[in-house]
Amino acid sequence: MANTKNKKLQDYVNECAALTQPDNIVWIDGSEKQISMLKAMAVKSGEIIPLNQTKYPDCYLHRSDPGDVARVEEKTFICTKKEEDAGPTNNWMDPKEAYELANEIVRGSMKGRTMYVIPYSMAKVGSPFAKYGVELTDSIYVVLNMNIMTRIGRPVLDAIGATGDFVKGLHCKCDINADKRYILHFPEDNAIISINSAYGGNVLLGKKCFALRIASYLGKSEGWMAEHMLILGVTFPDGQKKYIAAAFPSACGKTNLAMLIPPKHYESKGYKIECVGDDIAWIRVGDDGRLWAVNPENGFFGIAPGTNEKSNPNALASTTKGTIFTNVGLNTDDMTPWWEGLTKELPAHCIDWMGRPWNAAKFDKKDKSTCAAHPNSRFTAPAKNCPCISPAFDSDQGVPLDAIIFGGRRATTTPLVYQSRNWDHGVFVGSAMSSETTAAAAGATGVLRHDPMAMKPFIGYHVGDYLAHWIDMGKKVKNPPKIFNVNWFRQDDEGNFIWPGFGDNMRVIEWILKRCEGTVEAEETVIGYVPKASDIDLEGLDYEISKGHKFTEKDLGTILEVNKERWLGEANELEGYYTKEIGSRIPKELWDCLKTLKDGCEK
Ligand code: OXD
Ligand code: MN
Repeated sequence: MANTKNKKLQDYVNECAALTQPDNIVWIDGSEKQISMLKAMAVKSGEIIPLNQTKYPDCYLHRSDPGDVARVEEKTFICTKKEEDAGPTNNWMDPKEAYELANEIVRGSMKGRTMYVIPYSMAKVGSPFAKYGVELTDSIYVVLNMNIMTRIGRPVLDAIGATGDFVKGLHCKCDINADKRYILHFPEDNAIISINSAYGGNVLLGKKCFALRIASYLGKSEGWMAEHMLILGVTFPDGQKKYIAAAFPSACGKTNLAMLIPPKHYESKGYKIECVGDDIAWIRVGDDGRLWAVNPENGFFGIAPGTNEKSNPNALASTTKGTIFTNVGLNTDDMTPWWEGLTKELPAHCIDWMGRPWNAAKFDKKDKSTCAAHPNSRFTAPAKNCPCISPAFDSDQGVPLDAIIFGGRRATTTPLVYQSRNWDHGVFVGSAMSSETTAAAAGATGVLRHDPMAMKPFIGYHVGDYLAHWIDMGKKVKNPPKIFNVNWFRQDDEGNFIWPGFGDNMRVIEWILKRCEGTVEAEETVIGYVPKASDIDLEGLDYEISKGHKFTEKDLGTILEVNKERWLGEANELEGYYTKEIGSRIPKELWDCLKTLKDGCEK
């Protein structure tokens, strides 16, 4: 393929090839012919296994190395000249040292392999939001996934042209040695190096590495924002549309909320939810003084376990063609993917995510080691497959935001929903987010950790400067979205979830949008505005919290309660986090909000 006239790109490919010494270099043009050929090669080598092509046309299963199944935050580095610019939430490495270390590990590592050159675009090629990248990789699996998750190939090369800029990305599988695994970001050089992993979040460089870490740094200097947010559209019975962006930590239900199916009586009134994005939002100030958001991705890299016909039929439908499954179980009776929660009946003949025969009789829900699918097993599905994909998904300008929602996984304290008093207070609410850890990252799960704006693992610079950037953005928008916080995960004393979640979250979304329009009242509390229980529509809600205990308005009262004593504890803990962990770069506006909260709780 005639590749590029872009000298910088030619030099980059030549330099990396001289270092890693591949046998061949293949430029990805993104044509169907080329992609089909690569799939055939990957099937032949066993890298992907074809699934039942009648039930799952063009779908494949991939099994990763069992020690390489999640993002590795402790091996992820921001390499800025000054250590303080990476800030306290990031691991830092001196760029010179990082390049030397990486070069040492990857030298000659592509011998006997092919280097694929993937030109890719985050956001629609040629649109005002679009930013381009080039990922060099020795993994066909990466090429096939990038082909789903981003826009790739010839149109991107054309858009980069002879002189355009791009984010450099080098991915070398090496020998998947966890001790030498590094995910290195060089925001000052627009560059990424990922070594010794083949797991999605570490190696699909357009996603977390570029669209969040590098892009958040670019956004800070160029006056826009890159956020870990889903984007959804709500159509009202009168045809009016409103858009919401929502930030939740990994594995807290972003994909489910983005594709929500409203309860029956909302549907019959004519309410509809459309999905614009499920993981990342790039947000800019529009000419109308509002915030406009796009989803820079082109597919979903969703968590499989728990996805089923009831919890998220739209996600499930998205995975029935052109999808790559990673680390799920394989039902060998009909060569279909299977994971915990997909069906009530367990498959009689199944191979687990490590390729071993799976024994359904030994399956114990509470013991992850008995699962057929890894808890962080994934599907990579084209966005266009989604039955509720928004017509605005592919728009150049994106969608105008009416509301921003923050949320975490909190068993106690945080009510179902509350509204911040204004933009700055909303930024405070986002800065105070904490959530229990999940299987999306390596390490212990269920541990409460601070996760400002769900961006802790993804801010490409100092967290204090990031929060200041949020405050500054508020000054640039004449009509800012209203900011809310939700918590779907409140538990009773026995550990049962009190709120049904999933489609019933529409009841909360409706309250949020009414607040944006100013058509519903709220109670003012120390943390912000909380709904009156009677203002959340419970019609048709039929949910059993525990055996014999059906959800009632009284339970709603419980999860809307604001307990000042608990919030004082929360505020004191947050003060410790601000002081000891973030430090002096916290904007004054947030200290003021913290003081107001403390004073309010002490009254
Ligand atoms: C993801 C994550 O894969 O947040 O989206 O880990
Ligand atoms: Mn994510």
